[in-house]
Amino acid sequence: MSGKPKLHYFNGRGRMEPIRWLLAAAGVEFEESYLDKKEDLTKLQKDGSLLFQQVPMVEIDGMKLVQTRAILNYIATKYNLYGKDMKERALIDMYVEGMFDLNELLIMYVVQPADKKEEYFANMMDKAENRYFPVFEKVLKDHGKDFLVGNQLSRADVQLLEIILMVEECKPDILAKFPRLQSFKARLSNIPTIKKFLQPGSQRKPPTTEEDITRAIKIFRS
Ligand code: P9H
Repeated sequence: MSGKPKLHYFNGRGRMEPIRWLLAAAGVEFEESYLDKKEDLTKLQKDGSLLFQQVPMVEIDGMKLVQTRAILNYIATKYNLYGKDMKERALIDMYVEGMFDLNELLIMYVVQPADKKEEYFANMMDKAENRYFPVFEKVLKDHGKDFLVGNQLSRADVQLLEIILMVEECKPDILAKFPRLQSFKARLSNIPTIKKFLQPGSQRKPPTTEEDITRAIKIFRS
């Protein structure tokens, strides 16, 4: 046991990517065990490694944690990325849950039927541009600080950068109307641990392709 957290998932973004981002931002090295075929999943299911028979699963501190949000809560608490008190935590939770809703729209785009893709894409970009990004632009404008909550880096900042980059992959000029998010993106991308994770060759996964989904379906669909 190397003491490093060990991440169990397929070799793609999906539901594990926010966990990779948070560990990287915290400067924590981690190992990855990829599920490449259905047998890899059934093996973990049979040996009792998966509380709900599902991945993501992260082996950390002698535990086999499952459920994406539970895993992120543990990592954010362990590495002091969850605010200094319960009021800051409440703000962070609100922001992060909003980001999860946008993230769910984004990760489900690839599996939309061809005839629904265009309409789904338009709704996705509309929600990013008119519901979610205006909130974070206003938060940064109103307090004028570098980070969303408590004037220090938190999991909310890490997840906001992740989702800004994901939306930009769909619409490169999405930040045109958001000057505070533009400077936030530059500032966060220059934090040494995050800068390293954004370098080619890091454990950050590339945009999800149709092949990734075909592979995932082979592994996860019974
Ligand atoms: N609440 C992959 C890409 C995008 C979105 C979902 C799945 C849910 C959490 C096996 N795990 C396609 O369905 C793969 C979850 C975790 C939980 C799984 C089974 C999924 C996917 C793989 N399915 O947040 O952790 O949905 O293990 O038997 O249910 S991820």
